[in-house]
Parts: sequence; C-alpha cells; structure tokens
Amino acid sequence: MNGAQALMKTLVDAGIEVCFSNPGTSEMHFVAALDDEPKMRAVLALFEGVATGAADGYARMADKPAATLLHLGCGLGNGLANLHNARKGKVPVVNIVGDHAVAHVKYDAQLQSDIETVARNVSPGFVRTSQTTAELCKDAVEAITTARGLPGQVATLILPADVSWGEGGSPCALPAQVAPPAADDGAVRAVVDAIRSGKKTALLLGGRALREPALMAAAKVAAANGVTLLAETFPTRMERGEGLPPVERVAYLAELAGVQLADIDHLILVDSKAPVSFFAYPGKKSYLVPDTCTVHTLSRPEQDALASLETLVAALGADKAQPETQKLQRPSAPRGRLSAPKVCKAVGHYLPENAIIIDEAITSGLMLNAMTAGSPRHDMIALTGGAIGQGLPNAVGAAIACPERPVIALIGDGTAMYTIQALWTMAREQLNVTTIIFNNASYSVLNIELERVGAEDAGDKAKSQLDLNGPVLNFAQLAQGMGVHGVRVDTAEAFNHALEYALSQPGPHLIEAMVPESLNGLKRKILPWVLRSLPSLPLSVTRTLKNKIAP
Ligand SMILES: Cc1ncc(C[n+]2csc(CCOP(=O)(O)OP(=O)(O)O)c2C)c(N)n1
Ligand SMILES: [Mg+2]
Repeated sequence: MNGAQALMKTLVDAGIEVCFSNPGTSEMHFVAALDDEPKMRAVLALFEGVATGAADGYARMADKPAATLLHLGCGLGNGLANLHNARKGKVPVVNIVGDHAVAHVKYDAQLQSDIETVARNVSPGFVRTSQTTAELCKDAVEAITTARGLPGQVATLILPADVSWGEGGSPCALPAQVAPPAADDGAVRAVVDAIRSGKKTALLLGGRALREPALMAAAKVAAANGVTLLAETFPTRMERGEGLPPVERVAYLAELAGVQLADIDHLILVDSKAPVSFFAYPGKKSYLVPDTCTVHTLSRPEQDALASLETLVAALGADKAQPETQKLQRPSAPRGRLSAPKVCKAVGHYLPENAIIIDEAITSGLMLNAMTAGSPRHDMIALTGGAIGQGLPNAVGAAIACPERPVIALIGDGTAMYTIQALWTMAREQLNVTTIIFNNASYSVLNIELERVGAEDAGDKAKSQLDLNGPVLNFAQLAQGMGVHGVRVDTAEAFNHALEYALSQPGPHLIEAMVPESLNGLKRKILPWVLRSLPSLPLSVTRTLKNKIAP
C-alpha cells in the first residue's frame, strides 16, 4: 500500500465517507486511491470555498466529519472563510492538504508556501505536516480524533506528495471515543440556586443544546421554573417547528439584543458564550450582558450539553414537567407584488416535513424565523462565523448527509456570488436543494451599517461600493449555465408556484426572487434613530418595536 491508499482506508474505517475535493498535481495519488475505496464518496467542487463549506454543512447534519482535499496553501487559503465558519460553529472537518514532496520544498517552486501558517487560524487544535509514509496514518488518526472531540474542530493534515506516493503505508484504527463529561456538581448547584432565587433567569442555549433532546430538557426547566429560553444568534444547527419547544434567538442588532436581555438577572450558558455585539459601534457597548446580570456556565463546549441539562432537570425535580411545544401554525400563502417578507411567508406556508433550512438571507431573512416558527419540524442552519458564502456550500453538504430530506437555502444576492459554483456541484450530484436567491441588487445590510457606524456624509463613490445595481445579476441564467433549473419571479403567485414545483421535483432548483430591499427608503432612515432611542424607552415599548423589526 502506498501512503494515500493507507490514508484512504484509515479515513473510511473512522467513518469518514465523503471527500469534498478540489485537487491538483500534488494530490494525484490521493485522487487515484479513491478508486480503491468504494466506501469513500468523492464530490468535486469547483472552488475550495465550496468544498470546505460543503464539509461544514455535511458535518452539521451527519454529526460526523467529512474530509476535504485541497491543493497546497493557495487552495487551503481559498477555502478559509468557510473553515472559519466551521470553527466558530464547533463543527468537525478534516482537511487533507497536499504539499510538495519534502525534497522539493527547498527549491521554492511556484506553488511553494507556508501551509501551516495558513491552516493555523482555522485549525488551532491540529495542524501537522506528515513526515513519513509509515507515520502518516497515525497522524491522520490524531487529526480525526481532534476533529471529532468536543468541541468539534477543524483539523488540518498536510500531505507531502512523496509521503502520499511512498510505499509502506499501514492503516490505523481510531481509539474508542471518550464520553465527554457532564456539568460539574458545583456548576449545577450554582445554577439551581440562581433558578430558585426568584429573580428573572434565562438559559442561553447554543451548539449541541439546540437539538431536540437538549431542547426538551431545557423546556422542562422552563416549564417548572418560569425560566426564559434563548438561543444564540447564529446557531450551528437548531431543531425547531411543530412539536419542539419554541426558543427565541438573540437578535443580530445589538440594540435589539439589549432589549431581550434587559431585565434578566441570571443568564445561564449552555454550550454558548455570553452575547457580544457583532461589531463595535462608536459609543456603544460590545458586551451585551447588562451590568445587573450574573452569568453562570452550566455546560462548557467540551462538556455534554444534554447530560448537563438532564442533570439540571433532576436537581430541580422537574422530570415530570410538561415542556411547552410549538403547535402547527403556518402563515397563509402570500399574494401580490413580491417582497422578501412574502418569500419568507411562502417558505413558512409550503415548508415540507423534516426540511433543512439554510439561512443566509441577510436583511431579506428578517421575517424568516417568525414565518417558519409554526411550520412542520425542521432544522435551521445559520451563518456561524459571519463570513458570507457559507449557505450554498452548506446546502451541498447537508443534502449529501441527508438525501431523503428537502434542503431549502435562502441566500442574499451579494452573498450568493461568493460561492456560486456550488450550483454546479448540486447539478452534478443531483441534490435535492431548492435555492432561493433574494435579488435586491444591493449589499443592503452594509447601507444600514454605514449609518450605524456613524460614517457621515457617504457620497456616491462610497455608496457605489454597496450597490449591485449595474449590471444586475441574473441568477436564473447563472443557474441554467451550471445545469440547475432556474426561474426568475417578481410576484408572490409566481413564487408560490415555483416553490411548489421545486419541492415536488427531485434534483436542484433555483428561484430568483426579485425583491426590493427590506430596509429601504424611510425604514432605513429611521432605523438608526429608533435603535438609538431604545434605551430611553419603557421596556414594553421596546419589546413591541423589537418584534416589529426582527420578530
Ligand atoms: C467573507 C466576507 N466578506 C465580506 C463580508 C461583508 N459583508 C457582510 S454582508 C455583505 C453583503 C450582503 O449582501 P447580500 O447577500 O446581498 O444581502 P443584503 O444585505 O442585500 O440583504 C458583505 C459584503 C462578510 N461578512 N464576509
Ligand atoms: Mg442583496
């Protein structure tokens, strides 16, 4: 066996059965070894950001890592933004990055670069250049173990071409996985005391605590003790809809998050971190927890969130509590001229059972949560690291992990263009993905941010950097050009029809929704003013405003 063949066997024996690849010459032995291993599915991506984002989406849904195959430092660099999103989401990914043969490095050939430095930012827990064919699979086992542990991580194994082609590779087996610990007794006691204090208490759920069994345990705590349930702003994967406990996400806009957190005396973290503002704004706080609130940690990311919540339920004697769950309550089908809220409404109206929603709709998705809250049970995947271009690749990976489940990806037009090549992979693999692009011809959110950061007197040159209005992109045609059925619609009726059609036919579909910006004209003008005045208004008024802007 050569190194590549042994590595391939090590990967599949460890349950890694999909490789999202964009190879080059240094990876050719690994590519050849794919033929020796029927259990490894190889999925070609036409840009590395698609491969890494697909591996991320796959792991979020399969609960185990996929491999990526990337070409040296430049290929890895192209894939970095989505590895960043995976890292922030605590998602396991195993990168295999090809490198020059060890003896070739000193010649500083064209593609020679410092791969480890590129990798370290996204895989702080494991970066290694394997030195010999004999050691390669031991290195791979360490990479996989690091990736799969809690919290999940991105691990990067750099594979020199001669280590790959060298003879004498021997596959290695993974050691048994060590069960993660539950919350410490002291932490549980402190949380019980906080909950019993009679003060206003909230559980802030993140990571694995947003999956059904953990949600049910948290909802028992809520039902028995009047505790509020909150979810982190950008969940890695959140199970929601009919039959599951409703949980409010902490808002993206710091001012609105401030409203949600204003009267909480005890905030209890469960696989989440205390909320901070996405960006700093002049004169505004970065840390969003009110001064009067005490933060407790029930379960850290390296601990078992479900077991921790179950321990808490037992300690509170809440086993028999009846969790509040969501009833089926779909919005009606929208009518008339199309708008982003109407698209969200249609998604809520038509959402099939067991769908996977990928939300990278940016400003066009402001109503998505509210419109799908009472739809049939589904998973929601969000932009965990804020690096746009995650959604389309995630859809590829999610559809490969869950071929029986419909995937619906809602993507902003600006965002879509970062990793648009994902459409080609959807067509090639015939994935059940319905992509909805909101064509508002703008980086709309940045127009709002321009006002919020206090950049005064933006002129035409500044505004042109946030405007996609010439030439206007045609996503239906882009889709067709990559083998995906694509339609462009500008009425709600046509959108409804296109969505019903897409959901009833297998394979990928794209619907380009021609919509005005959700926050435009007067709304954009008054939003910064409303946000600024929130702290001086009574809490009940601010709650109403929050529910109007981002329910
Ligand atoms: C990798 C990366 N580059 C740039 C940005 C900055 N950015 C944030 S949102 C955005 C534009 C989003 O536009 P679009 O998808 O059209 O959504 P809209 O604002 O119109 O709702 C940009 C460029 C980012 N977050 N990540
Ligand atoms: Mg846009």
